[in-house]
Order: sequence, then structure tokens, then C-alpha cells
Amino acid sequence: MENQSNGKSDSHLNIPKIKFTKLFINGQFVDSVSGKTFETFDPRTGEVITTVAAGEKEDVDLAVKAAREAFDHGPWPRMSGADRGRIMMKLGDLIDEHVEELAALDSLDGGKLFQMGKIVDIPSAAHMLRYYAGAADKIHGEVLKMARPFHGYTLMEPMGVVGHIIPWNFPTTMFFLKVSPALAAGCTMLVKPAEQTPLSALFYAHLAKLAGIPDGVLNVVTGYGYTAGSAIAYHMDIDKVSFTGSTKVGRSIMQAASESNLKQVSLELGGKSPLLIFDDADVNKAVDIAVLGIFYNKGETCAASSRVLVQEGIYDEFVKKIIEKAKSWVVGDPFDPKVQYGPQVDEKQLKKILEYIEHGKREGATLATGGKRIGEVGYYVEPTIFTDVKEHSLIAQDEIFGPFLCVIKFKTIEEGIKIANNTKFGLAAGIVTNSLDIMNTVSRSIRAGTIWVNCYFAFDSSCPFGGYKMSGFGRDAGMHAVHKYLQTKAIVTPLVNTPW
Ligand code: TXE
Repeated sequence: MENQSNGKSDSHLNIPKIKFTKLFINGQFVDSVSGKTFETFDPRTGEVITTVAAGEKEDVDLAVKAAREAFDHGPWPRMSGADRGRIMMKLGDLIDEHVEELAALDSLDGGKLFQMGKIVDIPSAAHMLRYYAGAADKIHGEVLKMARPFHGYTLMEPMGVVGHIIPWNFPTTMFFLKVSPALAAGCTMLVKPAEQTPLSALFYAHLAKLAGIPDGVLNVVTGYGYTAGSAIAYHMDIDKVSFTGSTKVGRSIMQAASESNLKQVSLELGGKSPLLIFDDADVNKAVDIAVLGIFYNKGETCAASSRVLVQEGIYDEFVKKIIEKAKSWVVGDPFDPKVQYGPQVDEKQLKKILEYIEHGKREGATLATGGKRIGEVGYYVEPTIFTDVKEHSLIAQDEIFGPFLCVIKFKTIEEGIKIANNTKFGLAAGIVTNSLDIMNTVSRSIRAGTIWVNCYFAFDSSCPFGGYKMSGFGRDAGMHAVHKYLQTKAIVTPLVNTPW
């Protein structure tokens, strides 16, 4: 096992100074009404980074009041789409000017690779803002062809005040996946980042103000889910909640919406995505795709290919090669450029993964490599692969959310499809094959929101992303996402002077 042990490297030179720790409401950084704070931790060591304002119901009320005022009377929903777009472009430029600092914040708070943040997460956020900035002046309704002598047309109006509740695995990407289309649509909003990773969201609030987003349009309330998050879900004056997180909390948000004001809800929940590798595939390429699909971001990725289904003709060769690859994977300080993944986000996730490893062993799957915590400081887990996994077993069904891969063997295309669909989730899937027939058949047969063929995690601002089945509903990214934050109004007027 070459997996590097944990511990800080001398890359602490990248550690940023923490500048923003208060709630951002109506254009100002403020303490929480109660004065309470919570600690955010460095997953490399478990040590406290800093304390952050703990927003609760009263703070959510203030943020909603500011957002409502900005929606009902402020310039944002009333200005032209082109003007909104110009301000969003400016925010994108400001992000580009702070790439290193922002990437470092997410690494420190969430254990994410600093290099990856610099080249992927942060620049993609700026790109996403520009994509939606360009969309802001292309939102329009349609003229209706009515049967009777009326002139009918539709307006696409902003939904109103939006509450975004986001998780910790991609603090920056999630923030802009939610905020960018909602801003383009002309909504006002509050964002509740996850309690594990609140720091970059507050920095983005600061940049939004510098870019010229009017006060009250974008508020950030840091705090816990059961207080601040729940207050958003139950709020009577929020028009829509957009959530990414666990299936359990997604369910509670729908319930809260139905028990309060029937606000619209969109949910992006977990997954147990299959990657199907067929006999005709190049095994080395398949291994590269599979390790990316599970070890990227230490497996804390909703679309992770946590079930790899391999056709029997290449199963043994694939297993041998992926074990070798996993053993050479470098785990350690996310600021170290040689490292391939860092620590899990917190102790809760670490324990969850270790418990599933024990389940896997009890269920009789073969622990082919990994299976242990690395060191005793920080939340590092070895790249872990179980082979000969049964399709109905717990480790093949539950979302584990760590560097934990289940490998399952199949014989025919039909059996591969059956196993792939044997899950309550439907977020994504991958296919590795050189056959156009297999590609076409399988991609149409799998019930999932995204199918990657001969690649994995090929995300793009233009590409709709979201789930089938219990992975949720509604799409982030692409023009679909703008429509989540709009509603349609029909306007009808007589063409001639008719009595009705
Ligand atoms: O998620 P939570 P957790 C999955 C993954 C992970 C598991 C648990 O399997 O192991 O969920 O992670 C807020 N009302 N995913 O417990 O609790 C919370 O503060 C309103 C998959 O951290 O769902 C945070 O902002 N909000 C996922 C957000 O919900 C509440 C990403 C997500 O936290 C709330 C994360 C409540 N009652 C975890 N309780 C993905 N789809 O990518 C919590 N929150």
C-alpha cells in the first residue's frame, strides 16, 4: 500500500486568512440575533478553523424580509436582463481575481484538493455565472394561437424569493449552480450553506456586493440544518426552495413545504450510480474512468460511480488492474499537489464509511483493497474496493459517500441493465464500450438523469443535471435551471369588441 499517511505538509503556505464569519443580510455582515456562533473544523486535523455566526429562525426571517423588499420594490427584478447579466459578469470576473484564496477556503473547510479547486471548481463557478449572465436577456414568453378571437401571450416572471439549501461536498459549485440561474431569472434569495463548509459562501456574498448586486438580492445565512435550514423550508414568505443534500432531508423539505405555504420545491439528492463496463472495452481506459468516478473528491460526490458493473469476459483483468491503481492512489493533505484525494469532510462521514466497510465484510463481499482509516489524525480513508458484491446487498444499495467501490459481475447486456436499474436512485450512470449498439441500447434503458459514455463527471454549465426516482426532481445547470426560477403568466385580451 503506497497510500500516503495524513498530516499537514508544508503546503500550509496556501492557508488563507479567514475574513468573513458573519451572516450577510441586506448587504451587511451582521451577527446572528441570538449572538450564537458555531465552529467550523479543518478535516485534516479535526481542529477548529474559526467560529461562524449561527443563524436561526429570527435570522432567516430578517433575510427573507430583505429579499422580499428587494423583490417587491428593488431594482433587480425590474432591470433589463442585459443589466442583470452585466453585473453577473462582473461577479464572474471578481471570482477569477480570487481563485487561489477561494480554492484554499474550500480545501481548508472541506478537505477538497486545492489544485482541483484552482483549475475546476472556482473557474467553473465564474463560467457558470457568465453562462447565466448570457441567458438573462433571453428569457421570454410566447404568443398563443387561440381558437377564438383573442390575443393571448405568456410572460415568464421570476418566481420571487428563493431559499437555497446546499451541501458541503462542492461548496462553490453548489452555491453557483443554485444562485446563478435564480439571479438571471430576476429572483431574490437567501443561501444556507452547509454547517461543515460555510466559509466560501460568505466570501461570495462579499464579492456579490462588490460586483453591484443590490442589497437584499443575495443573502447568506450560515447555521445548522435543523434550525436555519428548517426555518427556510417552513417559511411562509419563501416562494421556492432549491435543495441539494440527503434523501432524508429532501423528504422533510417536501413535508415542510406542504405544511406551510406550498412553496415550490426542487431536490437533488443522493445516488448509487452504476458504471457499466462491457467486454469490448479497453480495460486500461475503463479502469481510469472507474477510479475517477469513485475517488474524485474522495467519493463525496452525489453522482459517484459507486457501483461498477463489469462484464464477465474482462472481469478478472479489470479487478486486478483497478486494485493496483487504488493501491497507488495518494491520499493526504489536500494542499499538497501530489495528493489525489484528501480527508473526508467530518467525523460523521468517516464513521459512516468505516461502518459500511464492516457491513461489507459481514455481507460476504471480498475486501479486495483498503478498508481502513489512515492514521489517527484527520478523517482519511484508504481507497476501498469490494469485489464479488451481490446486487441486493446493503453496500450495493446505500449511498456511502466515500472512496468505497462495489464491483459486481454481469453476463449479458440485459443482466447489466437490470442490475444497473436495481436501485432506488437515478442520478447518473456511465457506460464504457466501443459498440454503438450497446451504447444506444443501454443509455436508453437506464433510468437516470445523466449518462456518461466513455467518460465520467463531464459536467458543464449547459448540461442539465438532476435525478430520476429518489435522486430527486428538477434540473440544475442548462436552460432548464432558469425555468425552475420562473413562473408563467398568461395574458389574454379580445382582438375584437366581443361581449365576453
Ligand atoms: O446531509 P444533509 P449530511 C448524502 C450523503 C451523506 C448524507 C448525509 O450520503 O453521507 O447525505 O450528509 C441542511 N431542514 N449527501 O447529513 O443533512 C444542512 O444544513 C433543512 C448527498 O451532511 O442533507 C445542509 O445545508 N435543511 C448530497 C444540507 O441540508 C437541512 C450532498 C445538506 O445536509 C435540514 C450531501 C433540515 N431539517 C450529502 N437538515 C448530494 N446530493 O450531493 C439538514 N439540512
